[in-house]
Amino acid sequence: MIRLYSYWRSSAAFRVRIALNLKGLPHEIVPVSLAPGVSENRQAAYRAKNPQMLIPFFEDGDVAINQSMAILEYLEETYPEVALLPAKNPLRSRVRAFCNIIACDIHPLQNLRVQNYVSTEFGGDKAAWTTHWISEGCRALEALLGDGPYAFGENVTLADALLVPQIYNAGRFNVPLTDFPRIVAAAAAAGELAAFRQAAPEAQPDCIH
Ligand SMILES: N[C@@H](CCC(=O)N[C@@H](CS)C(=O)NCC(=O)O)C(=O)O
Repeated sequence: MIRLYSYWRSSAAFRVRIALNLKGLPHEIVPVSLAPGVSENRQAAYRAKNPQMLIPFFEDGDVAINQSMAILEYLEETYPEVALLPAKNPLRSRVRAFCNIIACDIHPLQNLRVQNYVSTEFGGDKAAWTTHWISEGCRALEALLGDGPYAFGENVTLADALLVPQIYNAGRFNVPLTDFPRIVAAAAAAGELAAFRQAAPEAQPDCIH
């Protein structure tokens, strides 16, 4: 049985929800609340599973994995039937590089715990911080995007599974996206697919809006 420990608004969990749906893998969503004042991720039961106390966390029978990119790679290797990486290089590496811009260079800096630290410890303007780093990353994504309609052509790839949650986050933090029409269009195209719609924050059992 596949279990995904998820929070409706977690964009890292959103990536994995998309991949599970695209691959058609039956799974159970286990909500873990990150809501301020609740923070189930910091409680002993979840901490015992994932000492990093972050969402998502993944179980497939006896296999347990943290970190969304490691989970996505596991899914790709273990359930290759609906491939989410192009078969050949250099496209395969280009898709991975695109994913890493989001996973390694944008998401860690826009994360709420980082925003809060910037503002409480250093008196920084967290909205300006977030807008800067998301915009900087989006500029690179816009330049490196492949041919449409999806991020890298006619087949949906992991790039789309990372891009759609990243565009969702940009909206959540009110970051203007007018300079990045190509990535916005690619995210809109993928976002219409059932696998993406069913993975969306608003479609989650723990969504509170
Ligand atoms: N690099 C990690 C990032 C995980 C992450 O930062 N998750 C956020 C939600 S998107 C989280 O759990 N935040 C809770 C907290 O900061 O306490 C991954 O890709 O899994």
